[in-house]
Amino acid sequence: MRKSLLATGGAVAAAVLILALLATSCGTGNQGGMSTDLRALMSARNLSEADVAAALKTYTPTGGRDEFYLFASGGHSGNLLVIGVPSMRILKYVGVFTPEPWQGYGFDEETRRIIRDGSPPGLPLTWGDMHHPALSETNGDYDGEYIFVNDKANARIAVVSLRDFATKQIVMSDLIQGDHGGTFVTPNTEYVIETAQFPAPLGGGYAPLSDYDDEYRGAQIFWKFDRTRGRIVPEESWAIELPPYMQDLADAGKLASDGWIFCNSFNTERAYGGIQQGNPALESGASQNDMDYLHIFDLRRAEAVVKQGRTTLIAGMRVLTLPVLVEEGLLHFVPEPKSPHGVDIAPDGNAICVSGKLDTHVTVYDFAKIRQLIEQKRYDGVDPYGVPILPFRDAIRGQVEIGLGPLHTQFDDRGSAYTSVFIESNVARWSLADLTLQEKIPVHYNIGHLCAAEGDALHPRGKYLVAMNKWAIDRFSDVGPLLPQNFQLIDISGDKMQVLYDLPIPLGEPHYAQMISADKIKAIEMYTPVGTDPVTGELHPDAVVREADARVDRRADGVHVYMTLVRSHLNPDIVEVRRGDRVVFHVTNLEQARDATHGFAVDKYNVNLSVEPGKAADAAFVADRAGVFPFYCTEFCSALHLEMAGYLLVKP
Ligand code: CUK
Ligand code: CUA
Repeated sequence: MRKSLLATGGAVAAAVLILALLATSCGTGNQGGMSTDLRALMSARNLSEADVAAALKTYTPTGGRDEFYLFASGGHSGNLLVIGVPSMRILKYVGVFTPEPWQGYGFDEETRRIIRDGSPPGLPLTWGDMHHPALSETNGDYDGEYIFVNDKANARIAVVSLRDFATKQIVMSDLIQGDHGGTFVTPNTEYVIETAQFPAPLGGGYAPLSDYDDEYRGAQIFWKFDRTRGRIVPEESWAIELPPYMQDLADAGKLASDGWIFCNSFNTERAYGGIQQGNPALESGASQNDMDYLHIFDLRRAEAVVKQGRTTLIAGMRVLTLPVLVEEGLLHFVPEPKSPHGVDIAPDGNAICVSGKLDTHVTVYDFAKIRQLIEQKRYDGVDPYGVPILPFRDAIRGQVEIGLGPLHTQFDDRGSAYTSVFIESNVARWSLADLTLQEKIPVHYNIGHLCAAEGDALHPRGKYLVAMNKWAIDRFSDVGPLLPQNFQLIDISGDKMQVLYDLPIPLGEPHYAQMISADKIKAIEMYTPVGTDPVTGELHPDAVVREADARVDRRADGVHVYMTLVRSHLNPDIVEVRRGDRVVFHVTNLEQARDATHGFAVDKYNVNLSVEPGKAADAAFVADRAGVFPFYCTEFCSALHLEMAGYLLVKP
């Protein structure tokens, strides 16, 4: 045992200690006792001491709570995933861009409106490609109030409240046709940042690809967030026009770099594919240059220029055009090697970390140097759009040799940085102080983002890191050709990193996640007062707050059913309409007991509500088929849940 303890490091100490304690507490008369049982368990399940240590570090007894929440993008599902750390228990999927039946999200009128308002006219979107969640921040640290997410496919941003873990708003701008660099927030969440990936004519017009250099543009939107209302205010939002490179991810500066926005880019070649036209494929066309450009944007000064009205209105959005950015000195570039992905500002606010997908380094820029170069106007020329380029060598602190395919970087509370290394499938830990590589740990496989506890905030917590792996080829039982993604929990508290747990993610490809201390989340237990509309946070105008007011009203615009739910009946429970009637169910759950949620479904009419305690919601449809349609509660709420049902009678 001594030998293996030394071999596998301190991570095993906990298990050994527990085994030893169990052995001694059982006394010499009962030699072995529990200890023997544990050893038998270990050998029966073929577990090493390191395995047992990992299990002890993640196991959470029933009723126990996790130290952190992990909020992960749900990729194609358009949902936001909520996971407890270190147990890696999945706590919730929050419906955001996609209808989510369990929560009735996208089924009740209130949340259908959210999706409709965030969709092209007449086409309520039914999916989203969620990439980057951003928790709201106060003074550069997560505050646990809101989380924002982007939909890469449809250029949308959503606001989710962490009071009730529910989506409140989706905004979509016609300025851009898709995004990727979103969402990122400024240190006090004044802005939620969304950046386009695919250059296109701004505002949605047509231009042939032969006009790419002149007519196609990138853009970065600064969505203004009103924290007291908990909503993005489109009218107070604005954007900047960018050259038709592919802008990638962004990060907001903090401390010394507060008020500055950093965004990396690739495809400064301005390639656009065209294999059939005799052009190189985008992948090679966009990989010719050794350097692309890190964008450095002066947000504070730009705000003043926006206030002066020097914007151009495009698709309803105020835009600072490239000539204005150049004239006012608001945008600078500095070269970055090569086809980079991601930019991450270290907790000191000064080190700006960029990895090149086709470079083996993390390049660490020094904001103090960048600032000086800007002030001294020390340029290495300008790009084709007139944006000044700062000299690379004078802007960096140094480079860390990481390995093949470095991508994203996170930070801990002990001065280390962690970079995901895609091609090598590992996580590299390196020292921010002297830019040296400390350790690498293999992950399985093809890691994209990684997420350390509060790992991009001003005060990272360390302890845990989640590797978000794209491939899981040999990790789980087979489920056909489409494999889950693999989240690997890694203990980063010790001198050696240790993989603790594999969590398959079976509903989309998550990209980024953020991890926040659980004690910062202040979730409500139910909607109060009874009759609250969760979307507005106010009393629903059609709430029925006393069962005595339950009724059916026939009005010119249809049949309005004012319905209450309480264990274990719906009232009214018989509703008669004529074929062709518009039917509106106004449903209120009168309960103020924890977890006493009722559902409301009407058979074969696609009606499906989740009515949590105190909540009021509407379902509207045209009863265009005659017949007898049972309705019922869809949550097993009580012993007489099956009896919580009624009939919609549609007369011919
Ligand atoms: S991206 Cu997916 S691994 Cu959209 Cu942030 Cu890097
Ligand atoms: Cu209410 Cu089942």
